[in-house]
Amino acid sequence: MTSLQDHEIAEWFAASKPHPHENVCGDGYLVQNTQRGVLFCVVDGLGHGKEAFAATERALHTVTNHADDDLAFIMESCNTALKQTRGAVVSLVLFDHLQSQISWVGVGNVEGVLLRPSEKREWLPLRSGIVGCRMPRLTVTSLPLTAGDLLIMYSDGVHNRAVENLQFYNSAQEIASGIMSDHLRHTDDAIVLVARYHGTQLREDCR
Ligand SMILES: [Mn+2]
Repeated sequence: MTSLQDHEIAEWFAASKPHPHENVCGDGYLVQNTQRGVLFCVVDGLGHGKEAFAATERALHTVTNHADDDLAFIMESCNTALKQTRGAVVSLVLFDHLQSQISWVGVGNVEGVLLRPSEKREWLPLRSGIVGCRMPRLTVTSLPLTAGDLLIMYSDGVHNRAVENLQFYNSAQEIASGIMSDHLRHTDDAIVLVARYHGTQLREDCR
C-alpha cells in the first residue's frame, strides 16, 4: 500500500507491507490536516494478521476523531478505545505550523527521527508500553521545526539502519520507496512514513 500527498505545509509519502504470510497489514498510518498543522500517526498492532489489523484500525479511527486534541489526550483516547483489542504501539507527530515546532509522543517502538539539513538528528523519545493495556505516563516533547526538516517514522518491520546514508534531498516518495525495497526485515508487518516540512506557506491574507 502506498500513498502520496502534497500539502502546502508538508510533502509526505507512506508505504506498508504485510508479514510475508498474511493478507492484511497490522501496521497502519494516518496523515491529517488539523487546525495547528499536519498530524502524522503510525500504528503497529501487536503481532500480525487480522487481530493486529483490527487494533490498528481502531487506533486510527480514534486518532481521526481526536485529531485537533492535545497529543497526550489523543494517545489516552486510543488506550481507552483499544482495551478490547490485543493492543498496539503508537507514535504521534504534529508539524505545528502555528508555532513552527514539531511535537511528538510515542508509546512502544514505532520509531521517529527528525533529520535536519545540518545533518543533526533528533529521535522521538519513546516510552515503553502497549496502548490498550499498559500505558506509561505520557510526556509530549516539542522542538523547533524549520523548512527542509525531514521526518521518518517506521515500525519494527524496518531495520534501524534504514535511516543511515539516505539521500536527504530526495523526495519523500523516493526515500520511503528506497527504505521499503532495501531495509525490510521480512519477519513482520512493515511501514514507513516520510514527511518533509515546507513551512514557507504564504498566509491567505498576504497574497
Ligand atoms: Mn511489528
